[in-house]
Amino acid sequence: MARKVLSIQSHVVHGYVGNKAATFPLQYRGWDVDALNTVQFSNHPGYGHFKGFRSEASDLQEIIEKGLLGGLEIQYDAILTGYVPDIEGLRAIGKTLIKLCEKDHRVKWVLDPVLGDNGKLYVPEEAIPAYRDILTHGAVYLATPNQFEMEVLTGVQICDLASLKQSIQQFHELYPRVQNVVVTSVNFSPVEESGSDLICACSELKSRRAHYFKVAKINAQFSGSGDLCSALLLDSFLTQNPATRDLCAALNQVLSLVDSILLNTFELYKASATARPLKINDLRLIESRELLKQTAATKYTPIK
Ligand code: PXL
Repeated sequence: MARKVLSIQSHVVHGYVGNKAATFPLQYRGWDVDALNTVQFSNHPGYGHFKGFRSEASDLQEIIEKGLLGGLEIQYDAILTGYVPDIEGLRAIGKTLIKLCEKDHRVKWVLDPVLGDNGKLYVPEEAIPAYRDILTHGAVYLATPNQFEMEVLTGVQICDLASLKQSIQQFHELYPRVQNVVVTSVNFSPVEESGSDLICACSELKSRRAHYFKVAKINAQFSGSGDLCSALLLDSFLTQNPATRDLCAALNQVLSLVDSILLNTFELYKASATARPLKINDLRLIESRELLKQTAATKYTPIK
């Protein structure tokens, strides 16, 4: 039987963010994906214009509690949550999933606290206390904040390896119910600066030992790369043998695979666009399916 995941994120009719960035890769890697859409937009708002609507908090809650869990009694192996711009919806989903994880310790919750990026919020400010509350009370198995989200959630400004380490320690202090954390895409230099590296980090609550990877930055801005990353982390981490689960190895695999998908997307875009850095609204996931199918060879060595 295929592993089952409930993925609660956005739906875009055109393009690949949210559930559209998570579903195909997870299915392709053998997961049975139940996709619950927090919004239905024509496209990613990064285009500058879009149409669509948000799901109602009460509908989201009913679908999960009364439809999927209560009515169908589906036993999920994992829950993946991402972009929920409606605060009431976020609180409702939080409450429901906190209860679920309390009742059923088998289900693993991977939570991407989608707040914003590069110093800018793209959800209302009330999402910050809502996520702090969820991370305080929820038995989250893996949280995947980016640099900005980590700064907001811990109150520690990240500007070098020492402050990144401090933010991870603070994260464990503040949220001791969260088992694992991965900090995706940390920039020590200004975002606009090309040619420098990104740092990605991971840490397990039980060892409180952080590991860091240096990844070459591609001179482009990608929408949906964070959503792809959290989905692939769920796959890499949760399909390992539970007795010997190794977050650092899972992160290495995911960074290697995501890097090859972003490079493939970049190559396919390069010829058709002139502006630099390239603003890439849609990951080329379908054209990257052969990459998705493989178990990626790991490219990176943790830095000391
Ligand atoms: O990548 C997070 C995300 C997902 N889905 C939609 C978004 C965003 C971030 O802005 O707008 C629709």
